[in-house]
Amino acid sequence: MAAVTSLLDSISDIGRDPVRGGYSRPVFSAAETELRSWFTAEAQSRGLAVETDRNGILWAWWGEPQKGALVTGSHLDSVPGGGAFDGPLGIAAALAAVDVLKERGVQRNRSLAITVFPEEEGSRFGVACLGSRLLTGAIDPDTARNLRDDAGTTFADAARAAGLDPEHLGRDEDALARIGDFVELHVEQGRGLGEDGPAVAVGSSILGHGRWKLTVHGQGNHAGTTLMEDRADPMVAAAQIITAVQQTAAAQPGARATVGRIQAIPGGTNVIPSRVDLWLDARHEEDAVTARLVETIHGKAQKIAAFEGCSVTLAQESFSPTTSFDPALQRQLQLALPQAPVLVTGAGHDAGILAGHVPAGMIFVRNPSGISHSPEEYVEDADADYSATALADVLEDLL
Ligand code: HGY
Ligand code: MN
Ligand code: MN
Ligand code: MN
Repeated sequence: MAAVTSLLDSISDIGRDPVRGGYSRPVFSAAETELRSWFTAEAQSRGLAVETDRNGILWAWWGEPQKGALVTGSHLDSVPGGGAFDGPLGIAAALAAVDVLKERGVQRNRSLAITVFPEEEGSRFGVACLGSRLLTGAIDPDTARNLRDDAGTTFADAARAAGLDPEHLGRDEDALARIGDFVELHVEQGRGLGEDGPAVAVGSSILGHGRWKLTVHGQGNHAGTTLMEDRADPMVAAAQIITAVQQTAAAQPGARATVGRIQAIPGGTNVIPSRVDLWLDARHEEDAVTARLVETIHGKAQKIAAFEGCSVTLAQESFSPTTSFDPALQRQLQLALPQAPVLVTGAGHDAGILAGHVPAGMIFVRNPSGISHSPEEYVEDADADYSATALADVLEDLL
């Protein structure tokens, strides 16, 4: 078993989710904390010096921390019931790529750092890429501090428990200046490389994507004593709204809209809910189309709610505009990986947030299942191990 597959194998029991299947590794949870310790130990065993910055981003340095370094990284947190590769593949490939570069005796002209970003999935506090948004100032620190998880814990409290000073969260000029070029290697999360495509692709851009919360207010009541004609049931409205989401997106070429999370309040089997919260994830290559899509969905939701004697509010939780990667860096990645096609990705990444501030690029590794954010996410061992060589080829060119 070669480097990347054995690194991934060594964490394969951390954060397993017996109910959902796959892995649930929320930021700053016991599982993700264990993964951060794993990363720190693996990096230190390679002679890399590891530090944590004010936003909880881990930096493992080969060479002195310096401005304009070459940086590669990804994340270790996961979606609920996520796959084994989304995030950890980029981290394992970076560690193994350092082994390859050292074996090749590569002489560095600048330092190399491997970074681990917290809360890339936004699964616990609701905002994706929270670590890189804090680093770049793309989110107001106060807004970040007051984000709450389902248990009501604020990000400030979770960050403090993880050893950070929540008052210190926010744009970090020094850390940002240290990123001369940023490359993220990541499992391909769609069918871009298909069943028998090449092992790797180079990223060109990321679809714009956002998260909205729809709250449907109705009349909570008793399931047994309330006649059907006397109801204002927000769950009945929510069901029709979700169908309207699907129909609206299906009618818009290239659009993707998902309601993957819904919550009935209070949530009793024998209780007509007083409120139903549902979260919308909407994406498209053109930001104006995404905006129009959400507007159309909101209008349909208001009509449906009114018909059911309910009301509905819409709140935006986060939005990331369509992002293109640095063309010069993309060309260098393509030179180092001549057989790699160029892919647009529908998945968000920290590289997408960083691309607005520093030269950033991505490499994708073939996932024959074409499925992600699911235990079925898959990378063949040979491709996983080759990904370290591909990343080393790219990094050697840039070092
Ligand atoms: O949601 C996304 O696209 C990313 O996986 N966080
Ligand atoms: Mn990811
Ligand atoms: Mn993901
Ligand atoms: Mn991502």
